[in-house]
Amino acid sequence: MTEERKTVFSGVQPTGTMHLGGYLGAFRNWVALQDEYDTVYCIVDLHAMTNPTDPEEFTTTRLETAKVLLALGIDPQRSLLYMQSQVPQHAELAWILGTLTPTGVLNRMTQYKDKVARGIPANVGLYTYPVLMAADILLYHAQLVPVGEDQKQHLEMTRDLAERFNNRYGDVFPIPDPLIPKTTARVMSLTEPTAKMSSSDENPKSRINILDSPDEIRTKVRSAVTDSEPTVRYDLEAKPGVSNLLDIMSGCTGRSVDEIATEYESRGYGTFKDAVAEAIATELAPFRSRYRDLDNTEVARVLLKGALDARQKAELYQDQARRAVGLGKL
Ligand code: ATP
Ligand code: LTN
Repeated sequence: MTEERKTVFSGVQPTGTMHLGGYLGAFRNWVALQDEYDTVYCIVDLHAMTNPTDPEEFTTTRLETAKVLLALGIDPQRSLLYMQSQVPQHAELAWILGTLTPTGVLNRMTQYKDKVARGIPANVGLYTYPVLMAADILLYHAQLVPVGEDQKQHLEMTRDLAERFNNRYGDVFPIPDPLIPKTTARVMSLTEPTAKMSSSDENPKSRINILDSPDEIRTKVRSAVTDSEPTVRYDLEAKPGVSNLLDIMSGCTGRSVDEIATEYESRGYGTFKDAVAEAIATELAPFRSRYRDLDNTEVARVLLKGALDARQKAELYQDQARRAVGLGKL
């Protein structure tokens, strides 16, 4: 008998351009996990609403996010891929879990405080964001959650909520574990290499987008901030820009940072940067071409099919949770 595969759940906010940081740090791993686990990947559009955007633009971005994930190799035959807003059980479970969440816990969430400090309006949705995230994960009884460092506090809270629920209402939810990839690449900004590459950076030259053309990639890499000592070597303190480019090239080629540094050590930054740009363009080329082949109507259909399957799966578990709290059939 084969052992049952564990369920992996992760989510991405449809907030705009998807970049090389997200690819090397998260989505590439999502694709690989499909071989080993039951993977559930959700485009968390309800979460994205916590930072208000223009409705028309939001609709476009939601579809774009799905298209990029499909182009990267998320395979709807092997993964459950769907839009959060199309599966109403997420919001329902968030309400139930919210009744178990002390406000004191939410007051300690660093992401909430950071976002408010950055000027995002402090609405109730933003405040209860981690509760909805807990609902996403617990809804499918996920055991493993691939997340970046920045989401660890939210996952810790999810584990606490699952335990609190189980203690009060009986064993319903497995306690999920974080899945931090062995080669967690933290890709830094090209223009400010001590900050992470981010979709919210105002400077478009700070990031490589997954769909950038080879020319755009070359221009951005050529203008990447380095330093005045023209030796290519890895030194995060003294040479954060060059070190970031080495990490990126290593991430795109599978070659070690040491090997690349030795090859380009004394060949000048121009030659090195062109090699980095070439490596990125080669890695991203298949995604651009697959993306171009995707038809919007077909993608919307794939998402709807995903949502119907997700609702069915979610409903089985949700019924258990409803009955446990006394919201079962009368
Ligand atoms: P933010 O707006 O908070 O800077 P983002 O919009 O650039 O983030 P997210 O949508 O929050 O990116 O992240 C999508 C996924 O990619 C997450 O799992 C996150 O951990 C990962 N990720 C994002 N940026 C990077 C980066 N620079 N390096 C590595 N991983 C990243
Ligand atoms: N908060 C996450 C996105 C997210 C998520 C989730 C990740 C929402 N729900 C559930 C993992 C599991 C982010 O901003 N990266």
